[in-house]
Amino acid sequence: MNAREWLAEEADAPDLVLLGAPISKASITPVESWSTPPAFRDALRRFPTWDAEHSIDVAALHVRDAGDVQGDQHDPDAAAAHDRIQAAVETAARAATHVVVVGGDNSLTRPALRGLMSAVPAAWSLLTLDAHHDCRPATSGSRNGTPVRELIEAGLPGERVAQIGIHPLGNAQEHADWARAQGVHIVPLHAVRRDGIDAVVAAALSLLVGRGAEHIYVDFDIDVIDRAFAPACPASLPGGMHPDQLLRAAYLLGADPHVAAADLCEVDANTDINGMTVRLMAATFLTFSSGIASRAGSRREG
Ligand SMILES: [Mn+2]
Repeated sequence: MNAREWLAEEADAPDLVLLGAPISKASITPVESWSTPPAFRDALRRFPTWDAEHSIDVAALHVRDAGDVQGDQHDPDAAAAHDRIQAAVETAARAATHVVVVGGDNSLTRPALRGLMSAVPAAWSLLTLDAHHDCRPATSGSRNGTPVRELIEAGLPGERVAQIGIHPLGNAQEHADWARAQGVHIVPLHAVRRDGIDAVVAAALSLLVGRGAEHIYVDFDIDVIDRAFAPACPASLPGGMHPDQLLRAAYLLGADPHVAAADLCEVDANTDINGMTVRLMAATFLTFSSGIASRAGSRREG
C-alpha cells in the first residue's frame, strides 16, 4: 500500500483527520498556493506507509481525508475561506484526536487553531517551524505574515508560543522585537545548527509544557527550509534548515503526547521544480504521522 492509498481509507473512527485548505488570497506575495492540496495528495503516491528508521507502519493509524475546504479563488479576499477553515477544523477536531491541515498560505494557521480551541477547550500552545515570526500587524487584514500576532492579540499567551528556525534575514526588527516582548521562545537558525534539532525541539516542548501548555499545535511553514530544497515556497531563503532537520523535528513532535494538531503551508505547487517541495511536504506529513503512531496506545488494531 502506498501512502496515497492509506489516506483514502475513510476510517469511521479516525485517529487523524486531514483537511485541505486551498487558499492564496491572503499571501503578501501573489501565489497559487491553492494548487497545493491536490499536488500534496498526489505526491503521497511516491511513498510507502513503512517508516524504516523507526520500524513503524503509518497505516496503523486510522485516517480520514475530509477533502478540501472551499478555497478563496472566487472570493475578493480570504476572509470567508478563513471562516470555512475554522468551522471545518472544529468539526474535524470533534471527530479525531489529531488534525492536520494542508495549505494554502500561512494565514490558515489562525482560523485552524481557533477551530481547535473551540472544539477542545484547553491551554493551547503554538510551535512554529518558520523562517519568519509572522508577527506583522494585521492593519491591512489577516495575511500570511500576521497569524502569530493575531493569535497572541486574541488571547494566546505569547509565552506559550515557540518559533524554531527564524532566519537572520527574514524579518523586520520591529516584528522580532514585538515577538520577544510577548515572551515568545525564539530559536534562530544558528541555534538549531549549534545545538542540533533534537535538543532544540526537546527544549521548546519542555518549555511550553512548563508554561502550562496542554495541547500543542505545530505550524510547519515549509519556508523554514533552505530555498535550494524548497523552491516552491515564495519566501524561502538561502541558508535555511535542511530537509533532514525538518523530518527529524516532525517525528519528535508527532511523538510528543501534547502535540494534537498541525498544519503544513506556504507551498505553491505550481512553482515547484521536479516535485521537490511538495514531496518534502508529503514526507513531513508522513514522518509526523509516524511519530503519532509511535506513541504507546495510539495505534489501533485491525
Ligand atoms: Mn510563516
